[in-house]
Amino acid sequence: MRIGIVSDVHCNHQALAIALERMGPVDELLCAGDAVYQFRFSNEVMRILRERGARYITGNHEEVLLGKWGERARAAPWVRADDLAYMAAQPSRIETRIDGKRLLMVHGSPFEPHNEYIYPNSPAISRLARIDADYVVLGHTHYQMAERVGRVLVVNPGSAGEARDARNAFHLSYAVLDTATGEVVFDDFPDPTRAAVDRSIIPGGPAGHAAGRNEAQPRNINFWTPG
Ligand SMILES: [Mn+2]
Repeated sequence: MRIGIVSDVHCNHQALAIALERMGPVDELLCAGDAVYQFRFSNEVMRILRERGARYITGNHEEVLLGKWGERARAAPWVRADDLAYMAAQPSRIETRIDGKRLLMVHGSPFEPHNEYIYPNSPAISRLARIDADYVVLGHTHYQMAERVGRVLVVNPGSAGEARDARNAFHLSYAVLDTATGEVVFDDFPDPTRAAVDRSIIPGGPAGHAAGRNEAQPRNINFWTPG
């Protein structure tokens, strides 16, 4: 089965639409949180996630909007009640089985206090080996990751709404996980709402990591479950 994964859309519904278009048909769509942006809600993003039947968890930005200080933002006249109710009904953690594989999805970290940023070089990543799952899906960092930790494959699709990762030249991205092969494919695309980044300001320069990339060609990163 193909599992499409998006995260950290941050109200960028134009980018989310492009991600889903480029992704093509998937058996499951996951959204790993931060679909909104602090005090800004997005009817459009909720509408897309609802229409696609996404499995969606809340991140720290949903928490802000749903909390005490988000009261005024939630009351804005343009905020559609049914879309807001949809967001408010989502869990902060999903544990499920897809195609016989155990999957845990949380926005930041499965461990207290849950808001840690887990990068491939974070000391905390080794703790994820203790999780009884085949896949742990994370968001929060806006930084692509597919790391095997023990028997757990940790996947972060990067951000499909607010690029923060110099390694991929501040492109947006999503991931597709194939449960049959354990393969994770990342696809980078430019933010439709922003002017193009001047590549000369990127560490490594135009000759660096991003320069040779054919944007039409998704990057393939292969992971195989140990036999
Ligand atoms: Mn975020």
